[in-house]
Amino acid sequence: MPAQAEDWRGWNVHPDGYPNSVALKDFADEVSEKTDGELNPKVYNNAVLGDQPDAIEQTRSGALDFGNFNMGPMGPIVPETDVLSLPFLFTSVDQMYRVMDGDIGQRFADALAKKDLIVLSWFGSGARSFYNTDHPIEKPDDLKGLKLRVMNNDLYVQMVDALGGNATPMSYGEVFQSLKTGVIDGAENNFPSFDSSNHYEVAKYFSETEHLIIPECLCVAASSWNALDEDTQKIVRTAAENAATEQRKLWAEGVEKSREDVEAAGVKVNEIDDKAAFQKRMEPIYQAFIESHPDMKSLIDDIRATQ
Ligand code: BDP
Repeated sequence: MPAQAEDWRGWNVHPDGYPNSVALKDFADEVSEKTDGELNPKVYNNAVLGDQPDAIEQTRSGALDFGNFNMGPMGPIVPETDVLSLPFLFTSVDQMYRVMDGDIGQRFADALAKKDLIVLSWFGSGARSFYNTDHPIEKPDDLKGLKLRVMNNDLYVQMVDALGGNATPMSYGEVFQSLKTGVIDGAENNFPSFDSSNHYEVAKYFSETEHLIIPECLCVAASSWNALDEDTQKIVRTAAENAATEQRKLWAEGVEKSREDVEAAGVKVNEIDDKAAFQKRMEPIYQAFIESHPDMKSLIDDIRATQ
């Protein structure tokens, strides 16, 4: 236990009530309670402490103590995690959980640890799909000419380019206004984020490409982690594992509700009959990735072999 009561500051991009926000709050409460108030994590929602790439850096340096980070913007910092941003890598959210909960997830956690980020547990973020203000996407060519916001990772720029769109990396908080003013025509995300960010008010076409199933971590700054004694570390890790169990459950329950909410608000949701056409366009991205990272080929193979 730290000699003095300590306050930990944690980063979260989402608003109150979002599955991750609920789980993070419960994580914070469990830690405070089990350490008898010696360690008090506090979560700052809505990215008020900075946008995600900046918050990852702040956590690496110990300026922030913890955060819930998506593996997309993690790629430029921890190259191994770029594997997780390869479109259509995972075939289902459950497969992603099995991969991340096993040896392969540990390999990613080891890579993050080398960059001073301690992974305590893995959250889900469902499947991401494209949405836009103009028309439904049914085939790759329907993306031609659309200006689409992506998260900060060059692989997403390559992905949108390969589909004929124009990718614009931009922070999450800027997307709503940019959709509204026509700076962009669309973006891509899961139903809960599409809903909670209000992007659905402007972008009325959501097309279920489900091109990215990407994990998120509950990560602690290495310096904050190393300052804890072993018993406190155990408390924090258990609370983080409980938070992941809760987040995954709330996610599974909430995703259908968000879909219904946006449909009730007038969004046209369409399924994609031929996902193979989208997947085929991704082949050059895989080839180029493996050429520039031959050491990561076996990681991709191992993920694909996980049932
Ligand atoms: C959400 C993720 C969050 C990302 C956001 C985005 O949970 O980590 O920052 O998408 O698109 O679904 O930037």
